[in-house]
Amino acid sequence: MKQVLDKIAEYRREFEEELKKVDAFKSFEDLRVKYLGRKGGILKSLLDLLKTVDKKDRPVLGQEINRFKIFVEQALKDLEESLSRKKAELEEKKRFFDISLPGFPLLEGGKHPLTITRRLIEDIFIAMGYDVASGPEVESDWYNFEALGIPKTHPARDTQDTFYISDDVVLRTHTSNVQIHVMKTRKPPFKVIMPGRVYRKDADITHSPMFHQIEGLVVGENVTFQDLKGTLEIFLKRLFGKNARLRLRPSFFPFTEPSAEVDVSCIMCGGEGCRVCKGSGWLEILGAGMVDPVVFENVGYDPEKVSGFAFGLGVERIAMLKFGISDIRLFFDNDIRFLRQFG
Ligand code: 2NM
Repeated sequence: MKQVLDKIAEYRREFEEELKKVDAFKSFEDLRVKYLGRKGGILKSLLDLLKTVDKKDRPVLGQEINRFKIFVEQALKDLEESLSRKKAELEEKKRFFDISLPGFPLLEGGKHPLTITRRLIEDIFIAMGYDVASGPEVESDWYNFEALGIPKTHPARDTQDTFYISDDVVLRTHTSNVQIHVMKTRKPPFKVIMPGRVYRKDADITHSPMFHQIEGLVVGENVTFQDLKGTLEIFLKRLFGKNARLRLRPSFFPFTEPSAEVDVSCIMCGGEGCRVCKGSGWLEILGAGMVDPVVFENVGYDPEKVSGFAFGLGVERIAMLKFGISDIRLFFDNDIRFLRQFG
């Protein structure tokens, strides 16, 4: 009799301890089953024990067990209610949405400065009636060099300067290869620009082994150097503002004759001389010239019937000037802190 009473007292202490530790429905259910489970529950085992004690002790013990059972049931009921309340409160908190709070900012990128610059340039030429063409970045020696009149001995052909895929296949070193494709597939007259990636073995703060060029080509009857100069004047004024002046200096390219380097008055100081133009007042922006008759012959045009001009520029160089970027590698690091700054 005493043993059973002690056991009930012990179970009660144990139950009260375990009750304190319950913090979720899973442990609540475990506790309920442990004490009230129909099979193997502690109360069931106490009732089984009742059958083994003296008949005279049974009423008292039975009452004691019953009191313990009611206590357990009540305690579990209270606990279940409080757990339900807590859970409901939590869900209400989750559901609550204060529309007056500021929204969560989305992690926004921006257009790449090279994309912005390329589109700006494309739009100027499109407005002047130019088509936009593209072509292969992996190119045969013939399209990249030979057809353009670049001799076998030209330094650009050196493996020091050009990425060779095989003996006669290269990563194009300029977008001029596209001009050859265009001339071989179209009939003059036409005006095209060719934006695209080009590759040269060169790397420092102003040179990247992969960079972007835009070249232009105009072919037709009586296309003159005046047309070239006028076109570039309109282009540079639209790109850098109407106060921009241009200057042509004689130069040499294998595929044009005559050729010129085209400078624009410094966009930082307007020509006074500053750090950006290194005191000269001028920025070198474009290469240009009249298409060499040899190039026309290479693509099957009659140089007596057609003439044309071509020009080329580096997109990174323009973007660096326009946005004040001092290291070309920033374009290709893919650092979001850089990329977000341009819109
Ligand atoms: C430049 C500068 C000057 C050019 C010429 C030709 C072609 F195919 F018509 F001969 N393509 N590109 C050219 C002329 C490119 O880039 C600095």
